Amino acid sequence: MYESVLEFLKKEKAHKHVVLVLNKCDSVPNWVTGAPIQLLRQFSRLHSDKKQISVGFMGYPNVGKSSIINTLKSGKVCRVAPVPGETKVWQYINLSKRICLIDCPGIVPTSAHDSETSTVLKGVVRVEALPTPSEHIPTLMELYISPGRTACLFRTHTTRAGDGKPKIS
Ligand SMILES: Nc1nc2c(ncn2[C@@H]2O[C@H](COP(=O)(O)OP(=O)(O)OP(=O)(O)O)[C@@H](O)[C@H]2O)c(=O)[nH]1
Ligand SMILES: [Mg+2]
Repeated sequence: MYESVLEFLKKEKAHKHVVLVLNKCDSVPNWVTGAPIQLLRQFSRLHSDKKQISVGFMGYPNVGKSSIINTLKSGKVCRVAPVPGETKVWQYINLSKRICLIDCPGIVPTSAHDSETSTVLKGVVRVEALPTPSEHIPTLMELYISPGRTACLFRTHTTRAGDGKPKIS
């Protein structure tokens, strides 16, 4: 999470628990997905003097905050989309009588040291909104396409020619 947000929470809301959630780990075993609910129940027991605890979901746009809430609720309570900026206002969802979840719009810190390209590559800007999307491709290639991976990409375009021999297209 962003340093500025953590700093703020430490100074102004020292009583808040901060949990770092790594989402989009599609290959994790099912039992891992049960853990967040247990953790939230623990927090609610820890604050049994309070009527209800509120759990805010903060992060860059499009990282899957609303999806996590839908998973926790086992249903579609928040709108989800493959583009950043889907959640526009805070939404309160009761997970149980004692636990309230808050779906927040994604935040992009203004003081970030990120270059425009790294912001684009993090997926926080709609590609349609970029005047020249192609200018970010060289960095994308540099960062993510290693020589080994390039070979893989070529292999996916391999088709069988009529003589049964692989043909690179
Ligand atoms: N592969 C994969 N995709 C996911 C996962 N979680 C969410 N997504 C996808 O990521 C996209 C964004 O999900 P959202 O839940 O709308 O993300 P968000 O953080 O709420 O986005 P904003 O509301 O724009 O801030 C959607 O297309 C989801 O289907 C995941 O665990 N794995
Ligand atoms: Mg959302």
